[in-house]
Amino acid sequence: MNSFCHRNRQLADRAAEAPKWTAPYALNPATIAVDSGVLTGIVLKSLNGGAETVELPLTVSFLASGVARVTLDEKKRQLGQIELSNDRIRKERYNEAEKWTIVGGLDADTSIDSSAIFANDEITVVKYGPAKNFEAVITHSPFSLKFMRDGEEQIVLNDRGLFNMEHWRPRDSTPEEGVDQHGLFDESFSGKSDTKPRGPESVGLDISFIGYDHVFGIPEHASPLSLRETRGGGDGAYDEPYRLYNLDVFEYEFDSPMSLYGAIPFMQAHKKGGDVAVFWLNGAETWIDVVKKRTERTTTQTHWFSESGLLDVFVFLGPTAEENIKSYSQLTGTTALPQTFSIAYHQCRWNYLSQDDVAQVDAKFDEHDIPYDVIWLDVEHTDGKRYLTWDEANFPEPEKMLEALDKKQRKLVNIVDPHIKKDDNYHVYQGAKENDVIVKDNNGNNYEGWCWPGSSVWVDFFKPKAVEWWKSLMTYDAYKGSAKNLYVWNDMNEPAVFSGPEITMPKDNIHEGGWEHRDVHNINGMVFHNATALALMNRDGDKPLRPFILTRSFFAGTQRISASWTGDNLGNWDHLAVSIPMVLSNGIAGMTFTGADVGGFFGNPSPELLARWYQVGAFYPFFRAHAHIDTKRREPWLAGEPWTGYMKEAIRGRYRLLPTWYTAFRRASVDGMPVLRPMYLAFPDVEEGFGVDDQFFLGDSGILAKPVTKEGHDSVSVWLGDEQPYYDYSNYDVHQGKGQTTVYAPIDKTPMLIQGGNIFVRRDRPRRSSPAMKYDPFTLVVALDKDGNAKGRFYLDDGETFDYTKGGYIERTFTFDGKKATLRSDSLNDAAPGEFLKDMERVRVEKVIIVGANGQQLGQVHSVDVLQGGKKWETEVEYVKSGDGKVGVLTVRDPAVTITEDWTLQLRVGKIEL
Ligand code: NBV
Repeated sequence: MNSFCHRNRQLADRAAEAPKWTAPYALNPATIAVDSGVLTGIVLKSLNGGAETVELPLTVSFLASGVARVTLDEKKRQLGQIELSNDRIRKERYNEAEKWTIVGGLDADTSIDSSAIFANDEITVVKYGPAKNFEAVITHSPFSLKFMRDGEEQIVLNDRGLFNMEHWRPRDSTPEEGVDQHGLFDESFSGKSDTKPRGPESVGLDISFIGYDHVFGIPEHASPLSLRETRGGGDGAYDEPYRLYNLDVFEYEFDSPMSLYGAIPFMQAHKKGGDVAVFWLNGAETWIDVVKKRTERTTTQTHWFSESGLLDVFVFLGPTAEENIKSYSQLTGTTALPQTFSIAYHQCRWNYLSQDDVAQVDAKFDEHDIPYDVIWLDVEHTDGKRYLTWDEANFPEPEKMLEALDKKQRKLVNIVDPHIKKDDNYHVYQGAKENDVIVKDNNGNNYEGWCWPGSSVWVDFFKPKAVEWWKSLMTYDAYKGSAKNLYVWNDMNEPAVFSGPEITMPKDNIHEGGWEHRDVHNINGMVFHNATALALMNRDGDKPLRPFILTRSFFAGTQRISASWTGDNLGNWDHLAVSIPMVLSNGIAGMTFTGADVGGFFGNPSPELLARWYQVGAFYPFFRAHAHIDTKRREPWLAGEPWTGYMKEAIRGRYRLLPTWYTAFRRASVDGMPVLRPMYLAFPDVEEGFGVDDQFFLGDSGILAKPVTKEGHDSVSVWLGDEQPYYDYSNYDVHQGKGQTTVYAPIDKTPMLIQGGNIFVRRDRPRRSSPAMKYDPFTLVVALDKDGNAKGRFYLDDGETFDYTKGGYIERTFTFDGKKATLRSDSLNDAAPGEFLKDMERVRVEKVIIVGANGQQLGQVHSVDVLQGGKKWETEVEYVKSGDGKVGVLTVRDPAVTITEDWTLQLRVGKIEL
């Protein structure tokens, strides 16, 4: 733990131990002003018992969305005589995190006027929010901020008085009382020194969630979804705070608050009856302590501290988690709608060794009738780890390889790492030097470190010029052997530097604008993959396809640009299990397009583990098998039967459900709702579900999955959050009643239930890749609720271009009305039918499966009237029972309705004349 972390934790100890603790910060009431939805003022930090003060400008912006944003900066000041030498005048605190992260939602609520404000000497109160039921209560001295909803306290900032803005001071200043002086001005980490030219500048704050027992978010950690306590406290509490500092961690632990590759400082608090959230916008190393105070209601007390930067906190008062996620997405952006191929199955390994190897693997998939869309090439495909080149001995004709893949409508993804081999004959290194876009060391020279290719440099993608240059490197001309079906994988972008402290870049390295690496560390990976995305778009001129990039490092906002994965996991059962909460946690923090390496990166999984991993992987939003170079080959056919069959079935199951996955991604791209939904989102008022993180719903489809993650198990206990019937996905057996239910899950089966009340869409014909399914007919599964009704949504577009932004898409609701015995399909898209719709006119619904067709009404359907486009025709039905004999399953065969038009199916029941 480094020194700023110690100091902030020590402060917390001192405050807790003091008989009466008063934080030395006060808002000067005379400075408070409110204008157009923004409150400003000056908070004074008093030093040495008030002998000296530091001015901290405060803004509280009340945004039109109902979010409040609190920022505190530090005013520039000089000490002693005006000696304008560098160490006598305070530098700016890093203030550009917003520039890289926030893309909207910042409009202030200008309707806030004097009638919304109450103030006296002690407090200032502002009423705000879309329904004006939120209040911010600012206590002037000591400074604190309380946020209320409907008159009830929700979130308190500086509740425990741990607010700490380490003000600028020269090296020779009088030490602050009680503050450990170690590491203030320099520090070393495993023998690597950090010069800290700006001295201490951390920012810390305690944030209490009043009455909230569960907090979620702040990925990436290999730990449960509901965050654990980190200081003493209950069972399983961690000793250290959750850390956010993007790192290349070797063989990470599966139950730990340690840092991993990505960082999203967004935390949600949930309780029955309401949700709140905070977003701590800071790109520096950040730690978060979590403590739960249990009196008659639990309050979760958190303590956040970052090494540098502004205090910049967004406060969300819901009232629902959905609203908080939506507001967060307005600020940081939603998931980019992916190309369809990228949500299909990816085959990766470090490494496919040659283009013959690629051709053979590709052929094997076809031989075994296993669908796949993308094959990946890791670092060995390059000429000596010089990215954007090829190892000519093993990949002599990359164009031909890409062409062969394209014939089968498949893609290739190549790795492009950020370390650039220091080699004067390497065009990328030459360009980086000539354009002067290399990250500098603390002396202003090009920083050099050690990585895969040996001595390397790193491009400073915070420089606009670097991005322009990067774009020029990926045109089809410049990137020899590349083609339209080639996409990019950005690995090692934390950045990983083998010779650096904690295997990353020294914190005193210098980036664009003179900012230190410490200020931007967690944002660094994002600016790299952002440049790659722009480069991929650029290569197709004014007709770009949606870019696909996989990034290992991420920050708030990455979702707008890239998919990510959970890095170098281990091929064991624990890592399989923890991958589920990890993916859920990423998802609720905006980063929903994620997955873990199927099979585990390190080690050789048993056939059983591998088969189960495919079943879990088929539920990762990003579904890719990958393995370390030292592992045995493990492509699905190598295990042999019966194992190959299990893996094949898992992959095929994913392909069948691609329309439903795509619909879920569409929603994520519109309002940020994660593709996989944990139970607290699905059943916000059912307390037993809040800590459940090993099962999830797939979007709004009603499909509830709880894959097996334990060796030798052939059943799972699934938790049901309501009284609806839940139908087994494979044989429609019914489970009903809140609480646990046992679902039988032999090795060939993924436990999946369909919640009554939902309709989802499948494509049931096995094909070799997702584009080959483009004109395949659809199957609708209609799972009736206890009242005999169901509804669903469906979204489809061309799956690759941006035409959907101009109305080129199909979006429909399906509604089954039990009383009327009708199923309707209604369009939600008013745009004039364009090319895409014309292209899809021939695509029909080939089957409607109505599950739960029981009783007098639906148990006696003998035929169906179909109404579409003013015409009417009749079609046949087939009626069977579920495996347990309790559920009627009615299949409407080939109703011959299209996917592009509105239609109604009228079930003809018994003798009723319709
Ligand atoms: O490029 C090699 C690997 C890659 O396969 C893996 O997925 C990354 O997470 N990469 C890390 C470099 C180092 C691995 C020890």
